[in-house]
Amino acid sequence: MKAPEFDLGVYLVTDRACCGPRGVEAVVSAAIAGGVTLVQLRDKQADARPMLALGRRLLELLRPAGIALVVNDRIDVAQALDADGVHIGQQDLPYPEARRLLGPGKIIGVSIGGDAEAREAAGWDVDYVGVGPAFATATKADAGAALGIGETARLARLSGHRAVAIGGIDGSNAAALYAAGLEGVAVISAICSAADPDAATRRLLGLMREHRAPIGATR
Ligand code: 3NM
Repeated sequence: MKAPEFDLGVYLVTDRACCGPRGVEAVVSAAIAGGVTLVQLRDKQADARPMLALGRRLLELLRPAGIALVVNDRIDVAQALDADGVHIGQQDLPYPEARRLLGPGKIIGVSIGGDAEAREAAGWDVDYVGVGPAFATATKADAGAALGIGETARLARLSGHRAVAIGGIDGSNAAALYAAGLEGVAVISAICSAADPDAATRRLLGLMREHRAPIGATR
């Protein structure tokens, strides 16, 4: 069984704090209306039970829209939800173990931030890599120094995989990443903290349509 099809184009990573009192579901609903292409449920603080409950509510929104949901780090929660896949960082379970647990039918994305991680990912049949931080970000305290556009694109190519950039991305800098060959941009604050998450998503989608190269053209 192959992993489900997905588009990294406008990739929303959820964050409860950034979404504020309106809640994660309201932001995801607005992002769906705006054309979001992929959603990651990410909550480093949540216990399994509330994360599972939120994941179920997000799947109710995303499944009818045909948009995949991946879960950050928590393979157990992804399995309990029968989500479409997981995104794993460098401190989470290594890719081979994640694949063994999830099987071939799920999406697995891996974070990379340097040459060694890109080369390691190149040896794995991951479904995509997340490269970051592309720009300075206040959302992830330990994100490290900004890579910049050229370095982000180079690491993406080095991995040999489909790639999404993450970190400090919004409507002001996304076009350059698409133009540099990234398939997508992953954002937290640009959508979760936006006064109008629907419009913020729509703006990124417009930039994607204008600036993205055909998928695979630059790999
Ligand atoms: N991972 P914002 S940067 C979750 O570099 C995450 O791997 C990063 O938030 C990485 O879009 C980041 O608000 C935070 O900058 C992204």
